Amino acid sequence: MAYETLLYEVQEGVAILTLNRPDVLNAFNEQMFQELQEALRTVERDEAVRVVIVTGAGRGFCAGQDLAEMQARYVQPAEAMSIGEHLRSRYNPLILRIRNTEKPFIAAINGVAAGAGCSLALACDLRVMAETATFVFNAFAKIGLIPDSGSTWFLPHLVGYGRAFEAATLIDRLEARRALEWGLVNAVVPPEQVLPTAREWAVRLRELPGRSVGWLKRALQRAATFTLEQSLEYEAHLQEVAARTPEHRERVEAFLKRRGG
Ligand code: LHQ
Repeated sequence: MAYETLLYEVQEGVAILTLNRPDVLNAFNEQMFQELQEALRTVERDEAVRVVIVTGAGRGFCAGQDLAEMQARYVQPAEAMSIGEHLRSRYNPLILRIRNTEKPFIAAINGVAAGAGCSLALACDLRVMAETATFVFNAFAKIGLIPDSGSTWFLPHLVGYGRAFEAATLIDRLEARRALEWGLVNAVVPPEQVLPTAREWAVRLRELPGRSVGWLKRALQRAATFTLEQSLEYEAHLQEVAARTPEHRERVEAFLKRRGG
């Protein structure tokens, strides 16, 4: 499928998904949702894709919902469509797809992320951020909405309630330096290093046995709602399966051989 609002390329097992509406800082519109859905289906199905990088074209990462389209489609018409339904049918499946796909996602945050653009970044497994980029979590509250697309869940899980509340209300521009200090991102680099860093991480992830990375992604996510007992049991269950893979056997053998064992 030829995309208009996305750029999609796969190089040596790494898919780069670039949101491509730079004039509006890559805000989500209906077409982008359709295309994202298709691209993520491709990512899931294509065994050659091992890691996915999500980034933005131009100076922004993603400015969240396209407000002009929202105004036209949901607010102005006499029979306005339900925003709750819009979230359920567009944003929520996108976020869940990223979380549930057993392939790692890296957000390469090249520029400003606002509203649901922040949520998109937080749904990914790793984040590298340009030192000039910012998060605008209070974009939601500023237009009389609440953080959505998972931000009310991701934020407190990542930074704790107090900082989450502050980010969602008081902070107009959460700068990269503070995002790093809070643990919202894994690294902050000069803008020209954002994509190279994401690629470097992707190559390193690609070198790991894909199935174990997928399973550990699942287990780490379940931990958010599991008790220690449940996590221990889930680990035992997944490890039983992981230990039967040829990748596990090969890697242990290679390790022992290197040591002359
Ligand atoms: C935009 C946008 C945008 C359209 C910049 N839309 N054009 C889900 C479901 C249903 C309902 C509602 O919400 C949601 C989730 C959400 O995401 S709600 C939050 C929606 N997003 C926002 O409220 C962010 C709005 N944008 C901004 O506050 C600023 O643009 C930020 C802080 C992102 C960047 O500021 P600047 O760097 O100063 O850039 P700018 O404001 O000059 O924007 C550049 C252009 O992009 C400009 O167009 P123009 O023609 O003047 O160059 C903006 O109109 C356009 N743009 N965000 N969301």
